[in-house]
Amino acid sequence: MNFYLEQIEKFDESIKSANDIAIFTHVSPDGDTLGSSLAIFKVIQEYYKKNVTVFISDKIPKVYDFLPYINCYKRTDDLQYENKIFDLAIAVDIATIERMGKGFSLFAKSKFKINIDHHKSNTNYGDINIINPKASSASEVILDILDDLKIELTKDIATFIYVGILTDTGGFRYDNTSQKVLQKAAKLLDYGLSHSELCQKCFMTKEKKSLLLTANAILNAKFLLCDKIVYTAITLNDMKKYNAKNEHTDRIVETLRQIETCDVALLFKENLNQITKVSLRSKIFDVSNFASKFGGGGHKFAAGLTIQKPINIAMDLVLGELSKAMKND
Ligand SMILES: [Mn+2]
Repeated sequence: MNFYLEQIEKFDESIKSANDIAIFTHVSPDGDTLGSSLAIFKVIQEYYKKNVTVFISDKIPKVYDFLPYINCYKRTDDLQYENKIFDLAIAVDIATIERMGKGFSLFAKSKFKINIDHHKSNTNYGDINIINPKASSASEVILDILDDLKIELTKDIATFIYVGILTDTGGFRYDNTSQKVLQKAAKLLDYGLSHSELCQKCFMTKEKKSLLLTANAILNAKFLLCDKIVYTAITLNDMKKYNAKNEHTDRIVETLRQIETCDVALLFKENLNQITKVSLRSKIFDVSNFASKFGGGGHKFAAGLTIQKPINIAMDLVLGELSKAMKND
């Protein structure tokens, strides 16, 4: 039997032999970590008929309020789980344990751990690691697993997986949009989903403060290397001014990348305690490789990193290194 099928079989067996199962999502949750976790949550409840808890370490962006069972998430800092030891822990869409946030302590002490992901930078931190870097999303990896195990989908499960694929491919626009994933997505529509309705909900509905914060960040954009580098910053003051939350900064860096001369777009975000978070998007340059120099990671055209420095120092440091790297590229 090949290695992949062996892992799938172990996945199936470990759920069957567990009584109490926990599912973990990444910090700053997106459509893929939510979609894949809810899909596996409903499969474990309805198909395997086991006790299962699905965890979140951050606030869920309001745009996902439409998802069925979105109120099922428990917080990883909920004291009732403080001393809980799960038989089985499943992490979805989480490349490194740091991305698990406060959920990590619960995950770490679980008796058996499964890691399901599509990031090529995944560190294989599970007892079983089902990682497919060719998949568009963790949700697509889950879809393949369910297909291999011949588990029937329901409309809800199809919706979760579709939303994960849709959001991680940017509405089937990014380079992870393979022919295969389009075929799989088309089959998911057979469960009675509406592509246009889900696009409307995931991409075309925004809170007023989100759009105003985006406008402000774009107006403050600066340019380097003949406009090949485009960057902007959001300070804690900006966040306060618009009464914005993390989720409202979501697609700003992708908007900056649209500028025709731009190869790399960066968003610097000031956090508390002199921590700066940087989101990078590119058209050609490998930002995942670049981010790894600062302990970050992600995909070739979409990556992130965190620096323990005040925002102005972090900007000088990252932009200096990036200019050098791009000149040599
Ligand atoms: Mn993902």
